[in-house]
Amino acid sequence: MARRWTNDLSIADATPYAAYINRRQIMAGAAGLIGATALGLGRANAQELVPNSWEEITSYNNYYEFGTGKEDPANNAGSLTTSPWTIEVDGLVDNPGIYDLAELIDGLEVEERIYRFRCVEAWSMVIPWNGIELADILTRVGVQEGANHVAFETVMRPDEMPGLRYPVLDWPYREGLRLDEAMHPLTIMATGIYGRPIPNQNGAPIRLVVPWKYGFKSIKSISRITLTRDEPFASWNRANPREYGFYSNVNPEVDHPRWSQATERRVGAGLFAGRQPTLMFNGYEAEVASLYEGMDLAAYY
Ligand SMILES: Nc1nc2c(c(=O)[nH]1)N[C@H]1C(S)=C(S)[C@@H](COP(=O)(O)O)O[C@H]1N2
Ligand SMILES: [Mo]
Repeated sequence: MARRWTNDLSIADATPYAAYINRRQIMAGAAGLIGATALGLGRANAQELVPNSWEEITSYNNYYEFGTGKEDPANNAGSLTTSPWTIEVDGLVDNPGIYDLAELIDGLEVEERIYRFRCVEAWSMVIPWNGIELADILTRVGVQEGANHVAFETVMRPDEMPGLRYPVLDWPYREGLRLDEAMHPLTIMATGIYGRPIPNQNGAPIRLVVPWKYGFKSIKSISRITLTRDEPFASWNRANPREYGFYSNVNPEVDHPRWSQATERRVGAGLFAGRQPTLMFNGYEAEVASLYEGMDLAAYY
């Protein structure tokens, strides 16, 4: 069971939090120097391998149920009650039911995964998640013949989520994956960051992380998982299908209708760092390209 998919970001296995911060500061300094001498490649690599700080990861968020400003989730998400927490599992599964979260994930291996995270808005971070492979959870509940997709829902609590008053999206926030994407070993359900419980603004107590897709696919605070035959409803896709595809794989060659996806701004990279190139499938091409073999990625964006 000791699987590890740390990819090329496995720099800091078992490195304590303080050491992460130190490395980050050292590397940020180095990046500045290298940038100044115009060695762009070295600079990009340095940024690539350095996780963002706890402060950055937990204070610059998208979680529209708590407001659309980047600081709204950190300011407002404290009101979300995350314990007790249940997840309803239904659809084409052998063991449907309303599970207590602790019971659903009891005994499953929690791994550290240092992943690139790329928002469709063209900013990015590197985040050291702690999480469980979604495949382990799906195997536990028993996926039935005929299931081709997995649908996810975020909890909908108007009393605790002030953003639900505004019709920005057709609430609750919903997302979906193809079953093979959901079963891929890179796909995790995160319960922690930097070895600490995941904060509310990042999707406590459990959220999806699909590192090769734009961030909006990585739905937060999940209260329902449904195995379906057909492609499920996905909030952003439904709100604006021209701008947000169901797949939403990170692709520097397929621009958003209103902006380029060729480059990204690494949050916290520093004044002289500049933008960095966006990588095909967010850098996970070797692991996931085969899922989309033969598909026109400009048509299935
Ligand atoms: N329920 C819910 N999940 C969500 C969102 C949201 O508004 N509501 N925002 C998405 C978007 S656009 C991004 S970029 C990521 C941000 O995750 P982070 O705040 O942990 O960086 O969460 C995604 N999951
Ligand atoms: Mo996003």
